[in-house]
Amino acid sequence: MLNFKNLVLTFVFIAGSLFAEDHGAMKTKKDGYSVKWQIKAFSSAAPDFIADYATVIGVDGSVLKEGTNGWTCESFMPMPEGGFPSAHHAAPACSDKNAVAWATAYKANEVPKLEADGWIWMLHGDLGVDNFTLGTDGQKDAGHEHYIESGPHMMLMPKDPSSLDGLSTDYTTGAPYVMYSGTPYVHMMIPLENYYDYQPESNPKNN
Ligand SMILES: [Cu+2]
Repeated sequence: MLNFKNLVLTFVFIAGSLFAEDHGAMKTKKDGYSVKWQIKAFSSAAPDFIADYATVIGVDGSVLKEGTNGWTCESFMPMPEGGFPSAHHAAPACSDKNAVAWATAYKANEVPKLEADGWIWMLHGDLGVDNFTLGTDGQKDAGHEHYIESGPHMMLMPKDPSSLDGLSTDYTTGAPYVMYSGTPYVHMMIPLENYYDYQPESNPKNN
């Protein structure tokens, strides 16, 4: 028969494990999201045949998952207070080695030096930029004249920026176009299916 002391001990044990579980959850969500959410949200910027084998970097800069295929997935937007409302808000990107060098230079305001062209997948899109103005990331409501909030796309970061000279900068045709023309950060944007979901007014179908 269960005596009172055993009952109390059982209760303390159950309460203790509940607390421990809760405490653990809070700990993994210290940065707003669980490691699991970040790995899923950031790596799914690429198709699963790349995502499944990619290295994933967390919002705090730590390696959440070590990859094997040379691709690195991370958030391009800093995490806002309260966290990202969705993967799109994180602007997650999966980059190859050369594109990682490009992104690192971009964040540090340095001129990118690539060994070869670099590639980036951004299947969740991003919060947008003015197509001609650096430092406008996420400033959708700031009245920039050539703002484009992207849906799914790829990017080609050229080893030789002049290789993109003379190509179209028009982001309203659906064709690949040049972003940040005339700057050290010039690159090709390659729209994919649903590219205009966040900005239907720029969709060629509506023009
Ligand atoms: Cu771009």
